[in-house]
Formats: sequence, structure tokens, C-alpha cells
Amino acid sequence: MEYHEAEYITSALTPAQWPETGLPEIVFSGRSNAGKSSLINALVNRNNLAYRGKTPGKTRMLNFFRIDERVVFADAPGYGYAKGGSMTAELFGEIMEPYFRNRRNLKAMVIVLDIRRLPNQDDCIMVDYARSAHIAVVAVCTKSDKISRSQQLQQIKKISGTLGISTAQCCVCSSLKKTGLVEVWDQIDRVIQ
Ligand SMILES: Nc1nc2c(ncn2[C@@H]2O[C@H](COP(=O)(O)OP(=O)(O)OP(=O)(O)O)[C@@H](O)[C@H]2O)c(=O)[nH]1
Ligand SMILES: [Mg+2]
Repeated sequence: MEYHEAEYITSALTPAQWPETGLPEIVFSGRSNAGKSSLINALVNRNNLAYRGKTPGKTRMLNFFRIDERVVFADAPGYGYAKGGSMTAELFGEIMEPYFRNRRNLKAMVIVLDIRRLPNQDDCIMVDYARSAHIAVVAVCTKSDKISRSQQLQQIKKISGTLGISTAQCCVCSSLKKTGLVEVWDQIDRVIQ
């Protein structure tokens, strides 16, 4: 496993709180419990950089981490645990939409998906937002340890089809087993270049 230096920078609710880093930034978004924070931890080989397993739906801020003085990871609030099971207008309108529109150094959105589930409407809305803001999209299908290799291939086809992206934009990984992380880093390196 490669060594990565990683540190928490800050948490933000409003644009004024976004850190000035001068580095390219990648945002990790996805449904609550999809595995965003676990993925960030796994990518930098740290157990507790981004919090894991906090009460779902309680994180309402963007959390920023500086990685190797090279890239910033922004851990976005998870969606899907709000009343009605859909993204709240508050989360989207007040936090994510201004972020996508105004974050100058934002290079890509990693949409984190549980490989066992098909993307829902909120996932598709997030991808459309990134696209309309001209932000590259990388889909990371995590928790691959939960299903067989042949099931993974079937799911990747369905997931990429639902999101309207190519299978080349889809990575399969397991934060638990630490598999597929090199491919995720390859995609990140590609988009921050
Ligand atoms: N088996 C398995 N479990 C995982 C994996 N990644 C995450 N999990 C588990 O899934 C749960 C949710 O993971 P988190 O990383 O906290 O999810 P999150 O997307 O950050 O959730 P929010 O912060 O609520 O938005 C935790 O219980 C993790 O241990 C994985 O690759 N394999
Ligand atoms: Mg989290």
C-alpha cells in the first residue's frame, strides 16, 4: 500500500468557509451509508481520517482533507436518510449547488455507490449537476466484498447504464478488503492532471 500524507483541513456550511488551498479538489458524494468516508480512509490508508459510521444523515457539512500537498478531498454530506428518503432541498440548494457552481478548483466528483444497489434518482441528479457544471464524474462502486465477481460485472453494467456513463468511468473496490483502490487512484490522478 502506497503511503499518503493526509490531514483534515476544515468543515464548511457556507462558501465563505471553503478553504483556500490552491490545489485541485475532488468531491466525494453519494447516499448516506454508501461508504464515502470509508473510501477516503482506504484511499489514504488511514482508519480514522474521515469519520465512519456516524449517525446516518447527521453530517450536514463538507469536510475537507489535504492529501500529499497534491489534491484535496471533500467529503460531502450523504443524502437519502431525510424524510421521504430523498435529498433535502436544504442540502442540495444550500450546500451542494453553490459548491458545484462556484468551486473553482473542483476537478471531479467521485460518486460513491454501494455495488449491490442501483443508483436512485438522487444519484442521477448529482451526476447531472456535476455534468452541467462541467465537472468530471467517476463512479466508484464499493463494498465489492459483498458479492461475487460475476455479480459485480452485471452490476457495473446496470449502474453505468442508469447513470448514463461509460463502464470505463466506473471503478469497483472494497474499502474493507482494500481492493480496487489503485484503479480509483488512477482515475483521480487522471482528472487532477
Ligand atoms: N463490507 C463492507 N462494508 C463497508 C465498505 N465500505 C464501507 N462499509 C460500511 O458501510 C457503512 C457506511 O460507511 P461510511 O463510510 O460511514 O458511509 P458514508 O457514505 O460516509 O455515510 P454518511 O457519512 O452517513 O453519508 C459502515 O458500517 C462501513 O463500515 C466496504 O467496502 N465493504
Ligand atoms: Mg461519511
